[in-house]
Amino acid sequence: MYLQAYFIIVLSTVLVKTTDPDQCRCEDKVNACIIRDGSPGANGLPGRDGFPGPKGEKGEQGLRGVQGPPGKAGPPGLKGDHGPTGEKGSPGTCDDSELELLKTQMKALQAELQTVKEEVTKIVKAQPVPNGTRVGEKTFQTDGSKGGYEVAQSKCVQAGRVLASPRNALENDALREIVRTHNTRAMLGINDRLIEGTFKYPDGETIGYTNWSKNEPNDASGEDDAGGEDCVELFGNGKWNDVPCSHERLIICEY
Ligand code: MAN
Ligand code: CA
Ligand code: CA
Repeated sequence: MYLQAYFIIVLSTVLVKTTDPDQCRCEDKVNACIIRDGSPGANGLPGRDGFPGPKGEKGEQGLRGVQGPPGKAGPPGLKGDHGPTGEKGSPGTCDDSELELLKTQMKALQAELQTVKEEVTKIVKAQPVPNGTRVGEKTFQTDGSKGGYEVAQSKCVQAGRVLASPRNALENDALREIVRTHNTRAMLGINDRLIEGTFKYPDGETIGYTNWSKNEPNDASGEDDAGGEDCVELFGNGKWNDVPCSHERLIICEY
């Protein structure tokens, strides 16, 4: 208790002494003025950045984006069921003049159909002509003589024709019939004399239809012809085989 009181008194005395404004008045002191405080210095440079703060809380959901472009069309769906049968229509009316016109048109159509039928028959069915056959726009003829390619072709050319070359199955069938009738193979105009392996018609055009026998053309070298096989013979079964051009075969010309 006494100790507490003593301290309070001592502390009060010190406080009174240090807060006394007359304590350090220069004009009252002789040769011993103590400057209590200096003027404040300039501010220092800003300190370094602190450490990053902790991660903030998750924000709220953003606004809905704008609609994207339409996607590609999907695969077609399954075929729908058949619709119900429609109602029966009412019978149409037709006056006499319309009926007459229809009859006339019908007759014209029948006549045209007949002409078309005859044309088709001419093309599809070979028509016999003296010493030969007409198939479509082409006529094949033979005098029954034989020869190698050179002789055969020149005979045809002398007659204003060329050695026969089937350009489709109908023509080939017609030639096959001639071969059967004469019971001997024919020499065709088709050959690969110019470029080995490239068979052409006599006019130089590369062939567009073929009917080779199995394993033909083989350009096999015959005993009598070291030059291979650059001409074509037609068998009785309608198939083709390349043979040496010197082989003598039935001459069939075409025009
Ligand atoms: C055989 C086959 C044919 C060839 C003839 C020649 O029949 O090799 O390919 O053309 O002989 O006579
Ligand atoms: Ca050949
Ligand atoms: Ca051959």
